[in-house]
Amino acid sequence: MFTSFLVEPSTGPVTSMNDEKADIPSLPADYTVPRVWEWNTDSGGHFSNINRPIAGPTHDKELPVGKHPVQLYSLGTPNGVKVTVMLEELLALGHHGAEYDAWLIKIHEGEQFGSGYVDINPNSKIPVMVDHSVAPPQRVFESGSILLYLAEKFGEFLPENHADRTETLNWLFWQMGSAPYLGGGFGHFYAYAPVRIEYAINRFAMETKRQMDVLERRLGESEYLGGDSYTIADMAVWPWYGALAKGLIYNAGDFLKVHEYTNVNRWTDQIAARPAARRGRMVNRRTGDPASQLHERHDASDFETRTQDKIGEAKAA
Ligand SMILES: N[C@@H](CCC(=O)N[C@@H](CS)C(=O)NCC(=O)O)C(=O)O
Repeated sequence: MFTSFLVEPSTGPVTSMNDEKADIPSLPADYTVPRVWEWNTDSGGHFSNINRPIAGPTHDKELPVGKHPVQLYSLGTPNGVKVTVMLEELLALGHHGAEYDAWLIKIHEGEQFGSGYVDINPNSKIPVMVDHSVAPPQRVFESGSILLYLAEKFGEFLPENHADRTETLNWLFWQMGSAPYLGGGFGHFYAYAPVRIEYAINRFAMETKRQMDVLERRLGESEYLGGDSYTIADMAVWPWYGALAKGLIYNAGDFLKVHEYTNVNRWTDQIAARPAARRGRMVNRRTGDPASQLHERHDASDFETRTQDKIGEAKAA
């Protein structure tokens, strides 16, 4: 029996957290935990217009399909960048089967809840990919699953040797489990929450620094996360923790003293110097220098001709 992990079923009337923790202060001070949670659409916060307690589509909308074998529907956030870096790395190695159309999904406008999107990703998050080179076309959602799919399909960036492959997958899955504490925990409460909660910020700052130290120690003993070679584990971790190491996300560089993680910084710079990583960061990007933003990518030449600065110049002429 595993009941020690569970709350014992109550035999008396159903109680709320308030009854058991009456001596703990609330924030706001007059808040009491109701017996049953109800969805309050006015609860505020940075993502309040898209967050819902239910899954499924909100509207009918088919997705566009371009000419390439791989159709990617994404946005240039760290989770999206993992995949565009991988596709650019595969193309750089000459894998024409990795040619892709990258369509922009505006998550703040709820495009991830269109019916066509939900058909290929029931979790309504970016990124999602469809491989049209197989019949029937294969949907792939969850960025870790997409990286693994592409690595296996093209036989790249995942060592064949069982021990090295396992170590690579250790770090790939570490990323999938850890980044939600960085993004959904630290980033949310430090940068986005409508109220500053000392307890939440301290809790997730501590966890984020612990994770950075995990990487710091690993990258002190190994050039890349999986071992001697650059793999999908590095592609998964770099957009999150590399950006953090450079103070590029949540404006938290000084707060977390990220410059102290020298091995993480060394590895971050090493990956950033790769042309494919540089291109991958530009795809579906909607913030920063216009020259670094390629809202949609449908051809390799788009990096030269379709960035926001070029589009702006063409409009002005
Ligand atoms: N575990 C997922 C996480 C994806 C994810 O959280 N994507 C965010 C953007 S970085 C998203 O689509 N958010 C939209 C929403 O929450 O509605 C993955 O790695 O693919």
